[in-house]
Amino acid sequence: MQTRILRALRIHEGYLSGEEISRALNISRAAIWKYMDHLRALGYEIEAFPHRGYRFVSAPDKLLPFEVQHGLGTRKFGCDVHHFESVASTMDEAFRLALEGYPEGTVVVAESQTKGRGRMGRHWSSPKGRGIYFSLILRPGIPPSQASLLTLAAAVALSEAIETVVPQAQARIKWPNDLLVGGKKLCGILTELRAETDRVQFVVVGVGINVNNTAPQLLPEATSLRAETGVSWPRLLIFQQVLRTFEKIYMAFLRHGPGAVLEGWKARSATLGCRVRFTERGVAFVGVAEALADDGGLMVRLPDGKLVKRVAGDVLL
Ligand code: BT5
Repeated sequence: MQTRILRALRIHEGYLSGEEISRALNISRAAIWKYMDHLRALGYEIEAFPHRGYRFVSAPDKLLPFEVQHGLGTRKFGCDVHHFESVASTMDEAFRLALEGYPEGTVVVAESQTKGRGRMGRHWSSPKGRGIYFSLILRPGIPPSQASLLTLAAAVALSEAIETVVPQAQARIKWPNDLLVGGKKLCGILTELRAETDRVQFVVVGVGINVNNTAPQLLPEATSLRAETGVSWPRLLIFQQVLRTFEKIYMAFLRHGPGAVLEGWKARSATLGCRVRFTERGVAFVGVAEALADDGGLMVRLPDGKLVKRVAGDVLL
């Protein structure tokens, strides 16, 4: 009902009387009052003027479900949006919803996280209202061996979406899951899944994007869109564009295979052709990142001419 009231207010220019709302939505004037109070508590500015009614003034700078879905235009991604002011990690919430059977495209988004996480138990800094922190449920029905391609697909989508909204920010992908601008980390992607032996039951893709973080709110190795461009950016538009672009790339991946994801990744890579360093079972290696394998692994040429495949973990550029 709240969503319907909001929609009515937004499409109506000027004042909308309580009586009109009451008639159109078949609710009492007292109920309208309650909903208006609740919307104001969420941060919406709604003017009330005696004998004239209500007027929509502004929405809060929050990734609220109604705002995210308004004009989104996707088929599945964002079909259901669960919003938290603060949560330990959107990954845990999304995982719980996925286990409960929530459909593909369900999104959990938070204004801040108290235990935002990266891979291998690392921390993801998630200051309130500055970044975009979300987890998306996917049910791709692919074998577990292909799941890492979804991380690459997400990276391509993020890079493309950010470039659409903020053309000055040319985000390049560092294998496997970092988006860098000017060598500093702008976004991170975390993919967790539940699978049977031959088939993925569901995948949760978690994304953190630094949008309006100021320098003191950033780790030394990190950057934000604001730090790069000197101005603030609307998180909502970026989030919507990420959902749209990711859905397009994901659907193409399911229909036609990973070709476009791999090509998109290569075109936006910050890793291919670079000298990389990594450790495996305690031994350090240095080599040149030569190619991306069809399963998303990184092919590294070692100084002795041997070509090795890195399938998980990190590389240092
Ligand atoms: C990642 O891990 O880059 C995946 C990050 C995924 C975060 C999202 S936010 C929504 C969802 N909910 C969660 O709880 N997580 C996901 P990894 O490659 O392991 O990188 C982690 C490292 O990045 C840390 O050890 C820091 O060095 C660095 N880091 C932490 N916070 C950062 C930030 N806000 N910006 C840039 N770098 C950061």
